[in-house]
Amino acid sequence: MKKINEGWCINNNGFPIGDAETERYINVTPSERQIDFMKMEYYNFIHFGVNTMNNAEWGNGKENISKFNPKKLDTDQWCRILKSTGSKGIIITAKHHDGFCLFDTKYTEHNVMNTPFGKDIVKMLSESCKKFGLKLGIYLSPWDRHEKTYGTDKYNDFFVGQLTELCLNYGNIFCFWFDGACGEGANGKKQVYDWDRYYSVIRKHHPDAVISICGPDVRWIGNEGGRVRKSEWSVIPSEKDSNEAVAENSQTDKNQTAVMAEKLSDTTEDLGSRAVLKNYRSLVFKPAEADVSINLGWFWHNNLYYLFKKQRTAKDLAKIYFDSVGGNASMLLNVPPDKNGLINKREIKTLKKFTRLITEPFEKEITEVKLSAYSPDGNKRNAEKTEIALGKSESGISLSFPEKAPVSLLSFRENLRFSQRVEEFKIFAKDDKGEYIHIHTGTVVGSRRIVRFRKQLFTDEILIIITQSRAAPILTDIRIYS
Ligand code: FUL
Repeated sequence: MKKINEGWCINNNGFPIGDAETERYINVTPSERQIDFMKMEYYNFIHFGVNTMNNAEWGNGKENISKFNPKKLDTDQWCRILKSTGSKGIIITAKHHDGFCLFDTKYTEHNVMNTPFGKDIVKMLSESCKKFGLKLGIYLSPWDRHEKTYGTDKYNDFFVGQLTELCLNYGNIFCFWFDGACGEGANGKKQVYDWDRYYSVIRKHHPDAVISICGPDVRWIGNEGGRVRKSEWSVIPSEKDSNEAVAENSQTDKNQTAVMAEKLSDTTEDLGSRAVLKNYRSLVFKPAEADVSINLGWFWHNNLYYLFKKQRTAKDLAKIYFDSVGGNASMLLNVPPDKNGLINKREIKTLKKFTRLITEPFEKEITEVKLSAYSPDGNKRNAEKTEIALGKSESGISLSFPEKAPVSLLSFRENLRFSQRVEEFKIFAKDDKGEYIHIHTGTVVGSRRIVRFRKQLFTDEILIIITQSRAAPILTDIRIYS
């Protein structure tokens, strides 16, 4: 039997382990709310509002709301459909940049209660979410093109007022999502946002909720097309993800939707390797979120450009799912309801295919797997639980099963309570002669790594060898599928 003589404890690609510098990195760990959030993996965005009625991506705040009346609006339909895709929650645009509020607020007349529709859509959604076992999240745009106080200190009171209403009247909220977009000159006004005040309101009423994007808990991946870095780090320099940095990279023009859908500047490709971290004193734990829309735009459109030019296919979306959920990030998929207030059959069709593509690979789990820690000399230490902390003389994990079986997918995680440690791993499969054949090299693991094999393997043993790590790797929830 060929020995795998590479291991994190053997030469670690020449990188030190356990020195003061690597200690500094692994001391950065997630909060409980981040741990809960990372378990969600995939959830949805709903962009809906006056833009939906106007075929627009950004409103200017002067929209006439006297005709807003999505007669067939059915939040149960949204939840039923999204739940069936495996979603864990829905984040709704309670207010987009145009300032129109989908909820009952006493702070502005520009809200849904003053339209012919006349019902609080956030309330309706919160009730449907409860019914369907989905979590509710709130997108509240800091940039407000309607509100007169925008650009003055008073706007912070206004924003806090609305935030408090949302905190108090809609049950449990898992996420508050603040985006960094702000148009050129913002009506000639510049608002100094009192972020700390906003955050303290949220922490007071919803201590378990994450505050995303312009916030301390979840990091925007840096583009709106669902592109995930090859190595997505959760331990990063604080200044790489400041609210200012987010705003600078965000959309500044309504026509940028398509550009943003692909943009990711090369300089931000590496956010957290040792080469980067060593230059920064202050580090934070911030898991990445890949946000992407099922269509080219965030709001529903029925014009030809949006219909035919850039529809995402179920296959594209499934790739984004595996890259993000299986690449230490989460997936926030936007599914905008149409003018009637329903998820349209065109999106339903794509979602059905998407669901098949992301669930079928997990249908046949090989359950009789024996897990053991594997040493370079071929020795194995039995592991009773799915979680394995590798000892000094071990280089990886062996997964063996009684009979040869087809293998097409592996899924495993790091126990992030001990931070993100793995920097590189290799996968080997035992062949007919008992030799271990190298089949895959990957980098980070983090909250979850999914490896799909191009060619189905036929074997009775797989090895995951950790070739570079910041400290003893702790892998958990290791699963294998035919
Ligand atoms: C951006 C906004 O400008 C878009 O309209 C959309 O809401 C997206 C999720 O964030 O920054």
